[in-house]
Amino acid sequence: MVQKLDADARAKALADVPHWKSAEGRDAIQRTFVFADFNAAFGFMSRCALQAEKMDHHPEWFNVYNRVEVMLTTHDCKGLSARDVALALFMDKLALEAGT
Ligand code: HBI
Repeated sequence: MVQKLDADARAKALADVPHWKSAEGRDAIQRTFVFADFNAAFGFMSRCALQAEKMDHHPEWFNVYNRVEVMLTTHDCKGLSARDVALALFMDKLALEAGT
């Protein structure tokens, strides 16, 4: 069973993903990515989706044209886990490669 991060582990983990902010009213993190166009945004989402399937860990997200708003949390433990941080790091790396 996946463990929810305790306050100390959460603070340490968030330091690794400085582009992500704590969501208001939820134990979750969020980041908005802005790409050059829809093609780049959807390519990013496709690559994330394949990784999410591999990890069996799925984002909550919303896309309009070149913008992708992402919320990461772990439903199985009702809070933030190391899986969210791992997926956030993966997304950060992809976005960097896409020039975001
Ligand atoms: N995705 N974000 C997120 N959180 C989960 O707890 C989760 C998931 N994808 C699949 C999954 N859990 C499975 O373990 C089952 O609960 C479906």
